[in-house]
Amino acid sequence: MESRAAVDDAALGREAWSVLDANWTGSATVPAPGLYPHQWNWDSTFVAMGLARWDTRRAGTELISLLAGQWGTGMVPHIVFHPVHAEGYFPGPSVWRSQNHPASPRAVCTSGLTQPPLHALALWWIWRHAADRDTAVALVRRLYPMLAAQHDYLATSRDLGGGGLAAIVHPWESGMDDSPAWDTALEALPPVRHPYHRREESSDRHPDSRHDRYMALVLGYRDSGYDPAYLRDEHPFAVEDPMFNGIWLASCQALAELAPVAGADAGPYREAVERIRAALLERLWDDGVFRARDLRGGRLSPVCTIGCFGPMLDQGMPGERVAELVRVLESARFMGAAGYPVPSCEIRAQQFDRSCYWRGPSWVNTNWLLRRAAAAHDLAGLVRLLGSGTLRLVRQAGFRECFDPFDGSGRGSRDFSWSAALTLDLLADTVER
Ligand code: 2M8
Repeated sequence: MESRAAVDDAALGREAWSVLDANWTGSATVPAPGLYPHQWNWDSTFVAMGLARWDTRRAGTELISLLAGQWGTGMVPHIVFHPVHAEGYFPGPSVWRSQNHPASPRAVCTSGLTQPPLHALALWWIWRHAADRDTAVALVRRLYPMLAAQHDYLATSRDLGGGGLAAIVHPWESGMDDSPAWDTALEALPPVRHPYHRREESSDRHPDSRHDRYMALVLGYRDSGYDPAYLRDEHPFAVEDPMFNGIWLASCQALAELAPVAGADAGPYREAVERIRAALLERLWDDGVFRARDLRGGRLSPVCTIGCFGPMLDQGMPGERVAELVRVLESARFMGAAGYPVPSCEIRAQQFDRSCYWRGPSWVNTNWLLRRAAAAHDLAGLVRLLGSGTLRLVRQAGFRECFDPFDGSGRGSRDFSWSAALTLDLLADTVER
């Protein structure tokens, strides 16, 4: 195991800033040098939240540059491509062909999929923590209409199950790409072989057979002209993910709270919160956790993953449900048997793999979301455990993409932006820039 002498808070903070400065393009932060040379949606949003207590303007710029990629439909794409490295990541702009779609932005090329709608929560987080109040208020007024359009898009074009939840139409939209939560839905797709070459990647990532299915889903949607009717009636992958919807709900809560600042009506977002909560409980709750619903196969995922806890982000989730979730989270299925928080898949599952990308390793971003959820329910002990465990990981192994949940060793890319930015948030009470 690669480890290093544990660094103190001040040194850790300096290292985090130097990663973020190195990954800064002038208007956005790329996830990591090399493998990810573009602006990714939820990566940028986590960076904005990590910067919120430190640099209001830069946190705002991160969101503004991401939303420059928003489509006229309201969809916020999962990648905004940096022109200099256009084909430096596969699939690049020549595969997505966003510019052929009349609703795509003219100034930048983007992907045609989205990622979890964390943006309103991030805007609220910036507004709540900003030292620079004027900049924060101006940011809320500027971004609010764009986020309202994003939320309309989810409610109208993504309620593919008709039950009030938003469906993801590709594992990449969850951000938890290789999670076992999508295994049965993916396995039901016809086998395909694509003539595309992937870049050489580490063995921690998915096998080619899985990537072929990912590409088949991309090409089918693209060739429909990114048509919402195709998604509704024909697209073979549609899943209601509890993490995506838990985040959506928390962002609706944020839009309701920010409405007076933006001069908007909070009513529709308050109603959306109630609607999404009721749908989560009715459609995804099963055997003590929330589970992903495969709309095409008509079943809930048998595997319990980190995504199962997403609805804990809802401040209004009934207390007995929260207590059941915390019981599972703290048990030997997750935190109880791991040395470090929080494995991305339950340890006892056959699909658990401590080294494979989203199938076992711990991630700083999901730890941070669960810590936020624990704080929303006044679970002070859990907040402390998640915060200190996450800091232990980055102190020992650096700002890696993810970590082995048993020995804490780093995996995937180095100098990973969200690991650095969210560390800054965790350190905000103890260090100065
Ligand atoms: C990973 O996803 C991309 C595809 O979007 C990939 O596998 O190439 C995921 O970890 C995702 O959550 C993340 O946003 C992205 C960039 O860090 O990498």
